[in-house]
Amino acid sequence: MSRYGAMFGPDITFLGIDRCTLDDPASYQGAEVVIVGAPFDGGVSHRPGTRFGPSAIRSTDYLPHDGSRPSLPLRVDALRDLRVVDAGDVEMFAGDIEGSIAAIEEAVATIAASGAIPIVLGGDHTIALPDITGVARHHGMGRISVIHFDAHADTGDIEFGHLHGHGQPMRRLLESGAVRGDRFLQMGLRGYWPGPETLDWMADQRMRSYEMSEIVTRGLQECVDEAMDIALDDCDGVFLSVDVDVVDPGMAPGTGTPEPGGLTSRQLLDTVRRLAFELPIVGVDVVEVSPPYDHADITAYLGNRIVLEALSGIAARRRGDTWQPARPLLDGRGTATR
Ligand SMILES: [Mn+2]
Repeated sequence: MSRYGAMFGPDITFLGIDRCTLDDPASYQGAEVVIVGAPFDGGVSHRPGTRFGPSAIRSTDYLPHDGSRPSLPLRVDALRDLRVVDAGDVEMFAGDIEGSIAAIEEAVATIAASGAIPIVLGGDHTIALPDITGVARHHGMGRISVIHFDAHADTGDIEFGHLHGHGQPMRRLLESGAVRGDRFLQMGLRGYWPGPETLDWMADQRMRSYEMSEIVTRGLQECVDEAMDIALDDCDGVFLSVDVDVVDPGMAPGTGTPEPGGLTSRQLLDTVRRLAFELPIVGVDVVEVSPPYDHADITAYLGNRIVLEALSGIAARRRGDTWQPARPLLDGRGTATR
C-alpha cells in the first residue's frame, strides 16, 4: 500500500501523533485507532478539491501539533489516552475510481483486521463504500449499522453512466449486503435530491432518513436517541460517516455540493461526541472537505474538530465514564470536572 507522502500537502500526521506504515504491521501493533487519508475527488458530480481534504483536516489548528488535545467537555486527552497513529495518505489517482476504491478498502480492512478503529479522512463520499466494506469484511457483512450525516442521501443508482461516484456509495453498500437497509440511519437530508424513484427504493430497503424538517420539529436529541436505538439493535458495531455538508454552508462553505439549511457546527460536534461515547464505534469517515472552496479555513477547522470529538468520545467510553452532558466544567466551589 503505497503512500502519497507530500503529494497533496506536507507529509505530516494528525496534530503531531506518531506515524505508522500499513505495510509494516509492527508500526501499528496495539493501536486502538489508525487514521488514514483518502485524498480522492474523482467521484464528484460538481466542485472538486477534496483531494486536499486530508491535509487540511490533519493540520488546521491554532494549537501546537504536539499530539495532545485535552477535551473540556469529556476531560480526556484522546491523542494520549488512546493509542492513535496516522498511516498517511493512500495513493488514490482521481482518474481511476475503481483502483482507488480497491486501494482504500484494502487499507481500511487491514486496519480493522489489526483490531484498531479506522478513521478515514476524505476525500469525496465515494470512499464510504470501501470504508464501510473494509470494516464489514472484519466485523461481518450485515453486522454493522451505519449512522450517516449528510445533506444528501448518496443512494443514486447509475450517475453519469457509472456505478461509482460520491452520490452512490450507500446504494452499493446495501446491494452488496455489507449493511442492512434497516440498520442504515441518515441524519440531516434536505434540499432537492434525490427524486421519488430513488426514495421509493430507499423505502423498500427500510432505510430511516431524518430530513432536516423532522430534526428541527422534533429536536435533534430525540432523533439521535431513536437512531441510536435502531443502530444498536442486533448489530455488533456502528460506522459513523460524516459528510461535512450536513452542516449549513454558512458554517461549512468549503465543500463541493453545498445545500442551505443544515445543522450548526455546534450540533454536529455535540452529536458526534455523544455517538462516539455511547455506541461501539467500529469506523469513522469525515468526507467532502474541499479546501479550495473554503473561507478562512472554517470547514477545515470543523473537519479537524469532528475527528477530535470522535476520538474523545471513544477515549471516554474506553475509560468507562458515564455520559454527563450537563455537568459543569468548574462548579464555582473549587471543584473541576473529572
Ligand atoms: Mn453530501
